[in-house]
Amino acid sequence: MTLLCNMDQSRAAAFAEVFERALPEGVPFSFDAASVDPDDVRYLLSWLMPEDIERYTNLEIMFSTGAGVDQFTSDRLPANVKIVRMVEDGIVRMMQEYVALSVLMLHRNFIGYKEHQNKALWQAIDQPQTAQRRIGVLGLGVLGQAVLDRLAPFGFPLSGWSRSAKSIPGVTCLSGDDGFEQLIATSDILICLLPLTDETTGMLDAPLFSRLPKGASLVHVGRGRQLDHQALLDALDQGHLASAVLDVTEPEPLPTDHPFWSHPRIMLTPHIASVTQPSTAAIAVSDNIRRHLQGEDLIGLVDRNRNY
Ligand code: NDP
Ligand code: OXD
Repeated sequence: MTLLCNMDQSRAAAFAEVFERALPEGVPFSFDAASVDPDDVRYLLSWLMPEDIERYTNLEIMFSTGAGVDQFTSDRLPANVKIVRMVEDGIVRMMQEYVALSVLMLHRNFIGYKEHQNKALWQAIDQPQTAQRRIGVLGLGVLGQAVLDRLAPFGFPLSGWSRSAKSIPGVTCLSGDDGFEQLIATSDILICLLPLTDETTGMLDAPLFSRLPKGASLVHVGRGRQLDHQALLDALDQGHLASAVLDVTEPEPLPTDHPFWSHPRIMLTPHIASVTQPSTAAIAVSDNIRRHLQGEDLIGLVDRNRNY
């Protein structure tokens, strides 16, 4: 019963140090696929699905090193194999920082002031109070809820949208098609924290942008394939949207001649909003293996019909 880990050597040491003391007794781990008997591999930890996944005939759980699982081609896994995404404090904390920073930067017009600075223009921009700046979050999962929690003390009106109905104190929780329309129509800053699935692919498109309030901004930290690049450029250039903070694009990296790089109203980062932290991620995997051995529910279990 082995946990096989597929990752860079640079990260392996930090994971190994925690696995030594946190994995349940009797569960060895290895970072070297060549040195383990494939029949012994019950747990696999990887960002991508290994090319030779079929050789692990006794695999029970495929763990993702990231929060997303869209990079797995799950149709190559037998139906009995569980897929588990990464739910760990490091990812959560970093996403809270990134989104709070982006929202405050947009709220306080830092993108506009950067344009002023480039023109040596010493001039104030009208500043609404937080109570007048409505925040909408697409996705009320682990990360959507965590960023709303971090934003709450600032006093922005907060809304969120998810597939299933939810109740979160201090947040207008919306679901379904009507809820989606309401969220879009009332988001001065829209944050995308949806997983990439067939349903969310291409969702940030021209019709959506046209229904956002004039002057709204976007913070996109979901997945690149959810965003129609040309639609965003058009909405910015027509002045309907004010600005965008983008952490994810399709493709990644973005080609050097892509218009996003030089757009004055786009802030671009290279998919770093959140990075899995080995010290906490190895604890999360160890805890899930213990849960599995004891027949308890797994944290971050993916619904293989929904793909998230
Ligand atoms: P969760 O699975 O916990 O939450 C997903 C949320 O999206 C749920 O609230 C779910 O609704 C909702 N949702 C999914 N599909 C739909 C749909 N079709 N309609 C309405 N709501 C939907 O995921 P996390 O919060 O952990 O992560 C979200 C995503 O963030 C990841 O999948 C990944 O793509 C991205 N990410 C990006 C990172 C970065 O560095 N840029 C880092 C980490 C993650 P319900 O609750 O009803 O199921
Ligand atoms: C993740 C990511 O899914 O880094 O964890 O995007």
